[in-house]
Amino acid sequence: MLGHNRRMTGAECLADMLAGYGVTHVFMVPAVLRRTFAEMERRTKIARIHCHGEKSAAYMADGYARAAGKPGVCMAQVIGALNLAAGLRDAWLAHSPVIAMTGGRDPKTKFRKVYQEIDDVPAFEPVTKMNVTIDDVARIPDMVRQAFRTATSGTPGPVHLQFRGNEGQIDLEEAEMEALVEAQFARVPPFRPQPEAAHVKAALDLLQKAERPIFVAGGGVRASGAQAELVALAEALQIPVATSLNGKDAIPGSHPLSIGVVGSYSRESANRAVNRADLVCFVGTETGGMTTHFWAVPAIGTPAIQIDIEPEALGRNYPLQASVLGDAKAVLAAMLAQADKSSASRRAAWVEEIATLRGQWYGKYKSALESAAVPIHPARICGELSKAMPDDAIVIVDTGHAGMWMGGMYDLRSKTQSYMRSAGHLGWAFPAGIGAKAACPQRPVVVFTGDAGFWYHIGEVETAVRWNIPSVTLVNNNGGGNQSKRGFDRAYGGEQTQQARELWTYRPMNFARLAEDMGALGIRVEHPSGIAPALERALAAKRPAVIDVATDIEALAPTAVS
Ligand SMILES: Cc1ncc(C[n+]2csc(CCOP(=O)(O)OP(=O)(O)O)c2C)c(N)n1
Ligand SMILES: [Mg+2]
Repeated sequence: MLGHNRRMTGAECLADMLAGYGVTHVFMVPAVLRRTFAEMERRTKIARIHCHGEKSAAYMADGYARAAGKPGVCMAQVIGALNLAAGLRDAWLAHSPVIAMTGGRDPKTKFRKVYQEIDDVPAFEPVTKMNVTIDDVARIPDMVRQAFRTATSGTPGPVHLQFRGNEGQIDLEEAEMEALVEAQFARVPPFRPQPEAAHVKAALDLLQKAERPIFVAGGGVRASGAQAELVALAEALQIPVATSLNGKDAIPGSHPLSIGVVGSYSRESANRAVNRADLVCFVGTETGGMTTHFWAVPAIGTPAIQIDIEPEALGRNYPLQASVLGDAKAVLAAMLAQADKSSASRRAAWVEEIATLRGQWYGKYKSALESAAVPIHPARICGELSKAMPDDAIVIVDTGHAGMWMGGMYDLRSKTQSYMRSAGHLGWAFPAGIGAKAACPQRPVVVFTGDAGFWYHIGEVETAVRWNIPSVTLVNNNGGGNQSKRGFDRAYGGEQTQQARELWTYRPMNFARLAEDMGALGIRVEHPSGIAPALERALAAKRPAVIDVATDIEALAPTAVS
């Protein structure tokens, strides 16, 4: 169709296009697009990470995408398609640009009960921005370009391409094609839409007049790479910053204006500060239930302004006094350029109040963060991680109590650290860490997960070893899914029976030994003084490492205040 067509197979074209988009790894369970894998070997340097399940392949691609800020690719043959779709749920919720490729039905055999036949396409509908079939080999170039364009544009998100043939055998066919790529869509964000000047001015005027304004920064700040502009504007106008769980790396926890993660999996000081604010400025956050503790923090009706790249996000949950459509970095930079720093003095008392709230929080949790208890208190792990993480670390955290402990109690200490979290799916973090390490081999990658979370995809330790992807995984091993404890207490009317524990506890396990058997470095830690040396050893090991920390099954993470 375009200018430089030549006859080639779908496999040659797809391999060249993925390489052209800068894809370095694909994550998959065979057999799908087999000829494409052969062409990848002949024509490109793309690593074909063959793993133990389609869901973990999707999580690896998701971790890769979030860490690199560029699309992550995962693949499955038709029989594994719904396993892969299940793995896109977290990417969908977290707005991560994952491109899923599956084999699919052939018009020649449709509706004839051919082996493995199911119409998988509808299952991808709720977890993708684009969900299409490629039925003619000549459509590979334009559909792959559209996949990259859609995954990275606006609010990013997953897409699904189904290739004709159980194993996507359409890649064997030939056509006149051009393996043209649009480099712009190899990364997030492809464009930086500039805000309208009048909208910037209106928002800035409100912020400058306010006495107790606060930023609530979300994952859009990371997607836009707007951390520096956010912190600079916060400093210029003396406005504190709370973040969503997904936006935790928008500002280091060590910054005096940082008040912590707000919402349900949160830090008490952040909820108190947001509830005291006279103006909340949401930046790159959906203002969803988790970030606002089901719209109680702040209460609906609190004066609010919002900055987002997606027009339909503006005002969804909070009536707005001003809204600014645009790329977060562009908007914040425009505000900074016009900021009246002299207005900062109006907020001196508020900044002092923030300092007090910060101090109160550290005072209240000091003993937990430094706890010498055995079995180990999970808060101590957070305290140790805050001290030990290198400046360029990527920290990846599972959900449930893992999200609560780390969201509330872990502090990033530098602008160059990254933090990514499961958007709710237990078991996401460990494979996502493998994907992140594949994407960023020079950066230390440390995963924090519970034991229930680790069990999900434990077989991928073997994958990490086989492909030499040396992420470090710390397992908060309490022998059960203890986030379920409170819920079952309630279900049993206050106190559980002995048998009720069958519903959420496991056999005791030494994950360090299991990891060693699979070829990784395994370190078992039973005393809090062992955490720091274990982290140091694991980070220096240059091979996948599992740190198994024996913790207290009775320790419950603090719940949100509102
Ligand atoms: C896919 C999925 N299924 C179920 C849940 C519900 N869930 C949340 S936390 C949790 C238990 C977590 O246990 P573990 O990872 O060991 O952490 P702990 O609470 O023990 O610290 C469960 C079952 C979930 N979040 N995701
Ligand atoms: Mg557990």
